[in-house]
Amino acid sequence: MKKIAGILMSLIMVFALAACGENESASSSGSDSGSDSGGIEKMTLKVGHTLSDTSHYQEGLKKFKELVEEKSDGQITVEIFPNGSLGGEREMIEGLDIGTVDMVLSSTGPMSGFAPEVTVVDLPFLFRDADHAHKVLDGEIGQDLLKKLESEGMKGLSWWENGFRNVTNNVRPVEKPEDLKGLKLRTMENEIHMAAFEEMGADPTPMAFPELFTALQQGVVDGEENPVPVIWSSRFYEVQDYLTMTRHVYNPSIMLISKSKFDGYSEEVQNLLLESSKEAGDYERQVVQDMEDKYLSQLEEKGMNVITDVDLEPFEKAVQPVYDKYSEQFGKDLIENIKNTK
Ligand code: EAX
Repeated sequence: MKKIAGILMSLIMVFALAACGENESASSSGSDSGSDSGGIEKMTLKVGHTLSDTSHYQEGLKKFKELVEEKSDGQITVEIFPNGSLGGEREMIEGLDIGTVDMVLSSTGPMSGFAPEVTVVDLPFLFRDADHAHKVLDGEIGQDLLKKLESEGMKGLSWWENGFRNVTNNVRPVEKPEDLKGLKLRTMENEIHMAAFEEMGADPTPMAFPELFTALQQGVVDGEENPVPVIWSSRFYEVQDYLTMTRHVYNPSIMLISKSKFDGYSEEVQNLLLESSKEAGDYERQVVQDMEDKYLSQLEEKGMNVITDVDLEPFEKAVQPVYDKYSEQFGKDLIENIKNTK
């Protein structure tokens, strides 16, 4: 009897240990643990972005973290990786497939290489203001564009915002397109942005964001273009003398996850992620606006020569050939529909 009892005890011990071991391995990155509460699997989501930990992206992602952890009763943990610590935007998007990152908050910059149709939004001077952009992106046109990502293996949860991009440089004040002549300007890895600057006579140099500060510091490039909140939170005022508010392109961002990973989640988790991304994205858009209002004057205090009242018409005219070149690819109707959205 004692022997049998002993064997039974050790069997129970073995099973208990096995069950524990199983739980531990599954609750790592993005995969469900099986230990669910009310249908929500226990897991950790690693979210990467390129900007600093004082940026609008970080603020928005902290909100996303708060919402996801709250809505999942702590079953889902969100870990934020700023400063390009998981790579540049293109690299992180590639990482979605191979699992080095679960989610990426990325601008549409690198989308030329993944889902070119989405880059219609990168046409210069396409959007009148942020409200116009939000109307288009949150409406049918924007949702259709997100759908296009799915055939490329990505799920776009919702549109976030980087903001209107402006030119900075170390050579001269830019007040008209001719002032861009010969300037070596870093752009995102985006062929439409590069085409626009070529049309204005600049020398566009595509580069991943994590390399940009050093490239400016060492004079590898003369300048770059980014929204005010990025120029501030990435301390470009330390390595750039001139800022012109060209607002030459509205730059949206997308909260991305791999489609296969998303499809593998329960409907409850899918809805939780979609809702949290939408709510945090709307919050983040307001953060961008507040930061732009707050930091523009402070960039001047930091010693930048800031040109705000620049006549944009000559710039819009100078980039018209970009529309001629790409309207076939995107379709004139789509561009008209975007422009006519009230
Ligand atoms: O999306 O690359 C850039 O200039 C972007 O503004 C940055 O990666 C954030």
